[in-house]
Amino acid sequence: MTTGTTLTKFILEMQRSYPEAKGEFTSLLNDIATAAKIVTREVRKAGLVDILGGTGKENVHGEKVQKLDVFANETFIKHLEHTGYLAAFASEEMDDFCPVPEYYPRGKYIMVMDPLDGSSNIDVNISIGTIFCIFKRVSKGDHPDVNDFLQCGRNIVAAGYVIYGSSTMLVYSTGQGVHGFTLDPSVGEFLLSHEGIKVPEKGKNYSINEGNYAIWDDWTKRYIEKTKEKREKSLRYVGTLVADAHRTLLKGGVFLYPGDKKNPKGKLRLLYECFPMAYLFEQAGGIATDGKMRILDKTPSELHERSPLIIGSKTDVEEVLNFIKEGM
Ligand code: AHM
Ligand code: MG
Repeated sequence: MTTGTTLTKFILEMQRSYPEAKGEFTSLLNDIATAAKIVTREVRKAGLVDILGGTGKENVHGEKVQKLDVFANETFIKHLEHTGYLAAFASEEMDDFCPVPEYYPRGKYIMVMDPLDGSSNIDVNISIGTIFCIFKRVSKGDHPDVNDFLQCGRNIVAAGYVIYGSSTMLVYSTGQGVHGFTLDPSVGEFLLSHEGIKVPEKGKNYSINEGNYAIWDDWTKRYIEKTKEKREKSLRYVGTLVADAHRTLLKGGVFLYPGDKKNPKGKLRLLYECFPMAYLFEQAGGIATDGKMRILDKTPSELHERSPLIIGSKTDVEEVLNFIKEGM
């Protein structure tokens, strides 16, 4: 499709070329785009108004909640709850899942999200993001339950992220490839900029928090030492998953947040962070693993479960997996 096509037109055209698609995501993706524009507006003025700084509260993970986290969480829910397609939300910012209020029709999908990923980067003007994925609900009747969220990653029907970077981009997949749209602030629309994204077979970057070296497992130390010795890759680490994954998706290479001696399950959340990224990387021809198994074959046993995450180019992730095999 032509570069510059609007998101709405692109989704409608995709729908026409896949007659089995019912167009249910058209409205959802448009509403996600609207929420992303509103969050963009707040992010862009973050240094100017009283939106910076903590609320004084802590979230379920014991981390400081920034005002923008709360704002993004509320904005996405407010713009999606009325659509009639969703029955409930779960978010990294909420202790429990939240059903769509009874005065709206409850639909057959549920959404999980990290509304403001990379929150430690808000105050220092570094890229942040929103991550989401959508499942079909499994519960029957009016009341969604927790089992709607504790589904195997293979059941994901759509996923994506928004990066609030030097420009705002929406990258998503509904199972027919990965497509990226850049927000044109002059027209206020997301315009097609990256159709059919494919992760390069191999890349020139590796991405990991080296500050954790002392608590890494032996295979992680060996892999990173070897990578440095070879001098074929440069280290790039933003500390916002959306930004590190976005670069890896476009340029190739590997991003790792492994388990370590202190946190064997790593830091990232399976539902809100690992699942959506794994879905996108696989759709783009890359690999997503926790080091032992494919991320999308996992099933969380609780909403806020964590998982190691290794995503990237096929050749680069396979190399990491060889180190893990040797280290076991
Ligand atoms: P957040 O969702 O609370 O912002 O935290 C998740 C972030 C990821 O975006 C990023 O990959 C990771 O935490 C960075 O962690 P660290 O600071 O340990 O490197
Ligand atoms: Mg996050």
